[in-house]
Amino acid sequence: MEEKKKIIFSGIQPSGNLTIGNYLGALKNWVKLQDKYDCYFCVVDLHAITVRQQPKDLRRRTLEVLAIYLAAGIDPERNTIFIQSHVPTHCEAAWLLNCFTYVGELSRMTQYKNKSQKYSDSGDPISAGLLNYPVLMAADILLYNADLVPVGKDQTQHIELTRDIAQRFNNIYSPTFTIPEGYIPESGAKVMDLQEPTKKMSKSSGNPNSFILIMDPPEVIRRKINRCVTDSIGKVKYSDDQPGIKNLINILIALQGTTAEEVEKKYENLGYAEFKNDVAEAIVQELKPIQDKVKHYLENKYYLEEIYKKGAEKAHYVSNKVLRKMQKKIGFIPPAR
Ligand code: AQP
Repeated sequence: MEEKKKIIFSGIQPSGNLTIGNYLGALKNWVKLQDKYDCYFCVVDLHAITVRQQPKDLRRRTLEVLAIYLAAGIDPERNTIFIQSHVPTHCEAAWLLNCFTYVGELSRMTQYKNKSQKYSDSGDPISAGLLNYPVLMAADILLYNADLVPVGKDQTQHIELTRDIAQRFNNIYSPTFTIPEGYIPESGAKVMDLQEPTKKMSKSSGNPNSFILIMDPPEVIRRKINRCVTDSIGKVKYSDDQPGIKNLINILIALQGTTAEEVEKKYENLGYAEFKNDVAEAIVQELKPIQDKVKHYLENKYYLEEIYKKGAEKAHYVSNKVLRKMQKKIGFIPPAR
């Protein structure tokens, strides 16, 4: 008998245009994992509205993220690809799980602290959604009984919280949820900001020179890499004292499967200009075919619609069973038929 495949859930927020951080930290690894696992890949639009989005931008980006999933190589025949807001079980389960999560836990999350600081510095109000974000993420994962959640390093704290919430629910009632594990890629787990290389690269950064977008044209990629912050040491070394150079080496490792030693050796007697040039070309080569395919998919809206419709139906079917189980254990009366 064929062994049941383990389950993966992962998603990306359409909260901005996707960066090579999202690509190397998440997407590129999903493509590798799809052979071995039963995968649910979601465009997490409900997460994106924890900060204010322009409706037309959100609509455009949601479809673009879906097109990027396909263009990067996620196969819609083998995986369940869907848009989070099309599957209402996520919101319902998130409410239930909110009642098993403590405010203290949520306010200790690094992402919440960083983002709420950023918004209060700019005088913007902080929504309760920003605080509750990890509970919705826990619902996303637990509704599919995911075994593995491939994420970049920035999300490990949220996975830990998901595990705590699941264990708490299981202990109060009886085993209900699989306790998921985070899956951090060997390379590309944390691509850093090109202007402040001690900070994570983020799609919502206000400075376009701080990130490379998956859809950036080649000349923009070259210019951004050329202008990225390095140091005055002048040697291509994989060192914490040279965070800008280290970041570029990490990008090369994630793109080409090379090692830090090989990169150091190759550029031993060469300057930063040559090194940057090669990094930029490696990024351009990787992204060009993806960009072409994205454009093709975006011109075929009916095809995209077919995929997200089929994906939402399957996701709803699977997640609804888990939601019903949660409701029953909590003590809700099942609706009369
Ligand atoms: N810089 C990064 N390096 C490696 N992985 C990254 N990820 C994000 N940035 C990097 C991974 O991409 C996946 C999707 O992330 P997300 O869109 O759900 O949210 P995020 O982690 O908050 O990403 P951003 O780009 O920083 O978005 P904003 O600016 O909207 O908050 C996750 O697996 C994440 O780890």
